[in-house]
Amino acid sequence: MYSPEAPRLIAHLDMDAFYASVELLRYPELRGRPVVIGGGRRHQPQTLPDGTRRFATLREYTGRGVITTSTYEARALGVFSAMGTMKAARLAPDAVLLPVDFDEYRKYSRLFKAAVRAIAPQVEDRGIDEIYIDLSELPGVHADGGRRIGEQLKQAVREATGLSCSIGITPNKLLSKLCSELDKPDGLTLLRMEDIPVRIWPLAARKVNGIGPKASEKLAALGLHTIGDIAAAEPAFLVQQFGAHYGGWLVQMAQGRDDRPVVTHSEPVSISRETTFERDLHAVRDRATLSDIFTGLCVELAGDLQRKGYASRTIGIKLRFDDFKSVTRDLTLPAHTMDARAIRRAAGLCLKRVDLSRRLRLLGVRAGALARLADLVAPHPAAEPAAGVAEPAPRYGLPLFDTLESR
Ligand code: DCP
Ligand code: MG
Repeated sequence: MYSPEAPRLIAHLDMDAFYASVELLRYPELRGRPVVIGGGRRHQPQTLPDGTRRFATLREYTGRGVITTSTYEARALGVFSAMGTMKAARLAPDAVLLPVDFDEYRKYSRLFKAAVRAIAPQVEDRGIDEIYIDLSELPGVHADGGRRIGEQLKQAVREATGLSCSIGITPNKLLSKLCSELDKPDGLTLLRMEDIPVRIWPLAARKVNGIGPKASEKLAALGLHTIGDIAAAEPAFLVQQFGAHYGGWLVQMAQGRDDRPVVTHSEPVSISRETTFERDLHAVRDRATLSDIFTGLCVELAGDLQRKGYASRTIGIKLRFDDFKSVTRDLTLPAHTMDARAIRRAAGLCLKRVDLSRRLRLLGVRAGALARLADLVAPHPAAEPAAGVAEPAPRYGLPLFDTLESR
């Protein structure tokens, strides 16, 4: 029986070029070509009368979208996730551009996770294309450091989805997350604590989950570029520079130590929907368009909640203006809701608390304070804003988007 003192074996599994690989299942003729995912509906491939398909290329793209992911062939041309699509077009004008189809990716996400759970049930969901798996208690797993199970998992994922993934297997989540990337795509990387100096210390500090752009900039300014640099630094110096908490974590991290458990039951903190407009929109001049988009986001968000089985008590909005400044507002309701109208009403009240004189580039709606529907005794699908939260008078005397009721 596994005891907490015994070394653990944790896997981190991450799908390879996930959105792009799912698209290649439908469009196998694109295999081997640079392909990026990030277009809109107008980039849907056209089927010609002779049955062949015509694909949009980046060359034709105008707009302000960003790339969600790219095939390895496109990455070889310098095109990566989160890059502006226009910039990508300059680097790889002939790359194929495909629209994003989240429903399809979610379907494959469910499929690969189910395939893994059938072999190893201790799964922590980390998003659409990655999971941690605690292998520690699987029979025989310690005999070969998890290699046989790792191969079995990759095979099961391939059979269930037709897709490849990369897996790292090590004594903890920190190391496994680093290792799943070491041999992408289609990798299986095993690592023991004694391998850390050779395999982990040469890696850039920013590869570590928990070292963001700010921390890695500060580390670099101190001359600490790799994980090994951090391991070689004086612990007292790190604590002095980064504080007891983060500095202390850096010390442990660099030695490859991480006790975090694999958490198999987690609840989302919030669910949100947002959209960046094709062009900046103004609350007055583009009122009808904005109102439609705003309502659409609320309807989608309500759909997300209903599908996932959650109700929310805090509805928030996010706006980004043409000067890239963002604001958020939220409102707590008297009861949980998953109703599009109630969400739209609450979001509309939030909106009244924002100065809308600048043009907008992004609009988002968020549902927080989530509760599982099953845990709610009597859900109130059309919860009103809390008593006492009277509709605040608009502070800026500007016409606001129509409310759903008045349309
Ligand atoms: N994604 C996104 N925006 C980003 C990064 C990723 O929308 N800035 C989406 C698209 C990816 C998916 O999330 O397919 C998974 O992200 P990964 O970072 O795991 O990237 P990939 O799976 O695409 O590639 P890799 O093979 O490097 O894992
Ligand atoms: Mg991935």
